[in-house]
Amino acid sequence: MVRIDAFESALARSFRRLVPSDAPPRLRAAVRHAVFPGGARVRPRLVLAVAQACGATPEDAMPAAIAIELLHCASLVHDDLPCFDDAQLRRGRPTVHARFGEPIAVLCGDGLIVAAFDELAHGFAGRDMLGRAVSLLAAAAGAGAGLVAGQAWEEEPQPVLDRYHRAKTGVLFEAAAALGALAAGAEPRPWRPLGSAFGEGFQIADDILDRTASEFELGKPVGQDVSHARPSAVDELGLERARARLDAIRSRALVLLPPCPGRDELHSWLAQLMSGLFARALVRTPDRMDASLSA
Ligand code: GRG
Repeated sequence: MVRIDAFESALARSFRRLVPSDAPPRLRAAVRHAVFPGGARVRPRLVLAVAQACGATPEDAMPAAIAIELLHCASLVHDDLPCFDDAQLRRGRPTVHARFGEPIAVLCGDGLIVAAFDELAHGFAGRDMLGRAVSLLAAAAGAGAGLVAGQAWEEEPQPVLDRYHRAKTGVLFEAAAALGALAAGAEPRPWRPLGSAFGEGFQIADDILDRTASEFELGKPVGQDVSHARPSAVDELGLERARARLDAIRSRALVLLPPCPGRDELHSWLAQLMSGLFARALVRTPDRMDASLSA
């Protein structure tokens, strides 16, 4: 349903426009490192799939898909910084600050945030939905209930898990689904619950894998929730109930699909995508914390 190779080519073209060859060389190299090669590109896939199901061409929705991915990459760069996770590994490679130093990593994240909005402004120039798209992305990034809030909840003594998860992860998935609809000229609001459920499942799977998978499998450090004393679905529910919730969310997300011309195709695509993404988290592998306790 989604041609990810077309997305990668469009992203590479945008990179050349947004960070031109006369930009400071270390910054340009850092931005390239943060964006290419990517991870699973889940959020832009969602933008493009929803847009297509609502009747848009991939080109109609490409600026939104790129903007979402640039914002996501920015959040990963900042999340890995020494003042937050202090992670050395991301996508199986050194993190941006590990490779280029902290000052460049901060600027790289900053540049990617600005680039995300530039991409929307450039790609949607002259289209009716530009203002709404910018507000939607700003809310997903922002200090109220977006990425910035999600990170800031980690600095609070007792964050509420659902609120923290939604801001840190869910809202960007909501924005992806909503922007896909908006790019097709459809009303974005009915698409939010689907994005929200998908994002909630995605974060629960991430929490489970943080406790059960290896650094080699994930290409990033594991055991982060415990070492940073962060709230996690596994701590709150236990591993088995977290898996049961993930399984339930996978089914619920599909029920939340709003009516649209390509609903059946989108339904099968999403079912397949979620099964693939959540499969490893749903396998009954032991909690590393239990293993270390009984060792
Ligand atoms: C960018 C405005 C802005 C603020 C940054 C640091 C921060 C504020 C927020 C942290 C948000 C964050 C990194 C949440 C984790 C979400 C998560 C599970 C990410 C992993 O996503 P994947 O697996 O990554 O899709 P890939 O590597 O596949 O792209």
